[in-house]
Amino acid sequence: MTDDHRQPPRVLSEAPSTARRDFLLRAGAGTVVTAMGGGLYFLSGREAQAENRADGRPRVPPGQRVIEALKPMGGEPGEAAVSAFRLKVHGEVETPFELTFSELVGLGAVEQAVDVHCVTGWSLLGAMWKGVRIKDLAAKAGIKDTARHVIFEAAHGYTSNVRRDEALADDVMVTWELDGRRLARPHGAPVRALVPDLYFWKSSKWLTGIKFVRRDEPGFWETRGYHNHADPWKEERYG
Ligand SMILES: Nc1nc2c(c(=O)[nH]1)N[C@H]1C(S)=C(S)[C@@H](COP(=O)(O)O)O[C@H]1N2
Ligand SMILES: [Mo]
Repeated sequence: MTDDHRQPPRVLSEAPSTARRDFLLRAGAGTVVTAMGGGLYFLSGREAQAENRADGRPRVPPGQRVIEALKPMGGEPGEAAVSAFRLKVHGEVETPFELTFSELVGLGAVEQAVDVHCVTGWSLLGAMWKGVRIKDLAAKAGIKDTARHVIFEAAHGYTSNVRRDEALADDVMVTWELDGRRLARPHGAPVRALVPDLYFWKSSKWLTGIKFVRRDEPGFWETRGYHNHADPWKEERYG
């Protein structure tokens, strides 16, 4: 597998999270900082490999290696101005609505440590992500029983599709903050989706809409040879 699965490769520069980097410098090379249960502790990549999650699955899915900072994986950025940002929540709901950035932030943000897994083979463990849960947005809109899938709509027509039950999990959110800092633009600012338990391409950057649908709508990568479901523990990489 190539390091970057997009065609053609586009690598944007990254604004590093200094908070995270400082921790890592203190922790030393080959270690991962993870925040769980309110505490910060250090874990070597090998310890992370051996650790199991609460659901019994290994912390690091098969074929993945642990990295220490989020890598910018490219894509076509959306509108940068926060003032122009709107998030549309629509589709199979009783009351569709649109939010400005401050309205979104005002809805009741949660901050949680989650792991993310990129299909190119890296995993980032235990970063702190702040945002609003999809399940809270779904409840506010009055999600209908007929909604079976969620489409994360992004700038320039990028989409990803996630099953309803998986999109409404507690750790699935729209997020604007990583390790205490606003998301950098290459990582999807102002706002991106975050679907930790599926390969990271499901986490649409430069998010513009959340659409609830009856029938599945395979998205950008799902229609380009990647797996429709994308479970890292089943290595659902290719379709
Ligand atoms: N809008 C949009 N979102 C996107 C992509 C994209 O090209 N456009 N790429 C996806 C892929 S393939 C990955 S691996 C992750 C990468 O996120 P990162 O650049 O923050 O690491 O974003 C996903 N979200
Ligand atoms: Mo990716």
